[in-house]
Amino acid sequence: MTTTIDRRALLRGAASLGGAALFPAVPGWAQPVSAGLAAAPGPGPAALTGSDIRLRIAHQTMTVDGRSGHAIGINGSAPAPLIRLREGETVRLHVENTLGEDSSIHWHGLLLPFHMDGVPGVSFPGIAPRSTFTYEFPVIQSGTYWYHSHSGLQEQMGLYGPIVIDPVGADPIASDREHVVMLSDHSRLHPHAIFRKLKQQGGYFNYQKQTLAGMLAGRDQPAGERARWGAMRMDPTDVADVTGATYTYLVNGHGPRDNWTGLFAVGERVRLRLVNASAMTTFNLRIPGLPLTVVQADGLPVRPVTVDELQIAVAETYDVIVEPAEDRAYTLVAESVDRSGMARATLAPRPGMVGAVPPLRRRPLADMNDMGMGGMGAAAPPAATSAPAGGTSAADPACPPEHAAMGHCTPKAGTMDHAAMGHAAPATDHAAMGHGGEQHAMDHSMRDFANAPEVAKTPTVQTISPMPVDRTGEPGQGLDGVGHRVLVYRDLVALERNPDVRPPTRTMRIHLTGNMERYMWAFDGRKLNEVTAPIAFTKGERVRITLVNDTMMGHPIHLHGHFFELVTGHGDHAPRKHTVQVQPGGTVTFDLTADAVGDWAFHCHLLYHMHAGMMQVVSVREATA
Ligand SMILES: [Cu+2]
Repeated sequence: MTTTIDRRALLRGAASLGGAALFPAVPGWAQPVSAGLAAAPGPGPAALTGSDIRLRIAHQTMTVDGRSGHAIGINGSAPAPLIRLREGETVRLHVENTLGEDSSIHWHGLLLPFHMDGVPGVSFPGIAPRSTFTYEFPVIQSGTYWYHSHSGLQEQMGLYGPIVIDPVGADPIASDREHVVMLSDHSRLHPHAIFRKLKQQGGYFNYQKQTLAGMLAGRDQPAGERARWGAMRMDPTDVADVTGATYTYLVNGHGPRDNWTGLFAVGERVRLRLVNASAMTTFNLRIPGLPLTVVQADGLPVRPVTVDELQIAVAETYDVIVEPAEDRAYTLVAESVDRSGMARATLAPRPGMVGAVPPLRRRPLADMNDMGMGGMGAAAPPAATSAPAGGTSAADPACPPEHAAMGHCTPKAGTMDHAAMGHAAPATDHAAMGHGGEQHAMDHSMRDFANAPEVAKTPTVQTISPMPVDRTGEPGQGLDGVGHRVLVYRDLVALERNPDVRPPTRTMRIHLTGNMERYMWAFDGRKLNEVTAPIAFTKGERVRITLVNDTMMGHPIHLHGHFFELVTGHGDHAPRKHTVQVQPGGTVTFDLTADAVGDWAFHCHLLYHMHAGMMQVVSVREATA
């Protein structure tokens, strides 16, 4: 297989650099070998720029790892073309829909008038079949963003692309070269078939369930724990609900065998604009041998922080600087959070070079923290694993990164952590954990509505986190103790002082609820179709919102038309984001200035969760005198 990859990569490299258009429909940024955004474009259309941009949504084919399938793309390209704008311009985007069904484009992370936001039924009617809608708005920000369909499940079919906005003046983030690295997940199953299977059986795509062999080998839960989790109809291997069993994980539209390659010259500062455009996949991303200096989160600059790995939730973007100093190929590895597969790409000084590809690390199991029992004695999470400036996670000296990558030693999070389960912890409340043979106690505590007065008592609520804790100081599922520095939200500090530093005048708690068995997802126990009124704000109001995750799955929560400030102890330099991952059983608190009048979508960015009802509308209205 290695030779195949080599030959293919060489052929593609030659084609790309020699100008022979092997991939004529693929935009320059996504060519199998790319010299980067600013470099002379290869074959295929360059970025779309200017004040009038034409986009044509149409059916097409998409070839991944040598297999072609049906897709929906733009201007003949899936993923869609790169749109490159400049701050201060006004742009008109004429979007033609050639499909036989409604479509739409949402400009993810952009601040714009609400009727240009592109959410059918919320901010506009949608783009009818065989019609054109013209979006027009001033570009008032810069950074890395993306765009995607907000109609049905079209996003899963390839209808997503990157947006890069250059600042008015010189870019304060200096680099010699930049690449877009757009991660996504691709299935040969039709998205409606995926959704149907999830509805029939929430764990349909989980091929990594615990086995007797795994238990005997000490990889899985001991028998007693397993029985207790089973009695609650909960499965600690439910880390992702659509998995590598059906997905191929892509970088810039290319599968792991395609091996998308971004070129660099030795010694350059290379800016990678990371975008997670997946329908369903949280990625843990690293480039073994290359530290990643994070300089931007969700499009806005942050104080540089250097790590070895970061978790990028669905719909988040991060810009990182890497400085490859050796004349060799580096492998970019983005493992899906459940480690059922990986996206893989290469950074290299020349086309055709291939670096070592580490095997997938061991799959994580959900633990007590992921069940919202983090606040219970010994199960409390470790103190913030890194200082804001240092960004170092607690390293496990017994498990150096290269060994962890090879699966030679087990990262702490890769197995059930017995200390966290309270087995070695006198302080733990055993009754509440169900360890005293009191199955009833644990069962009850996991669905006690007294812990969540805001939540409607509906079948959409399978569990309620009894003791949820703020997990923004933790590195994300599966990344505890991997033996190197991992980004945590508390590492992020805004470069600029926040535009609004008033204290909030009101607080809200919103619960993220779900029922994996019946594949129902909601806020506060109510699916979108059961909600009777929007979440209402008055213009200019400052509100502190706490999201409480009552499920065992991380949810990337996205608010349209606004940035919010994460409450992570950085005061007037709080990091501002448009999407935030709420870890299983955890909480996230942010402050919001509701400054954009209109109706805005507010939803989980896991596509099938949104489709199943995990969405609401936020309305911002002028104050009435
Ligand atoms: Cu979700």
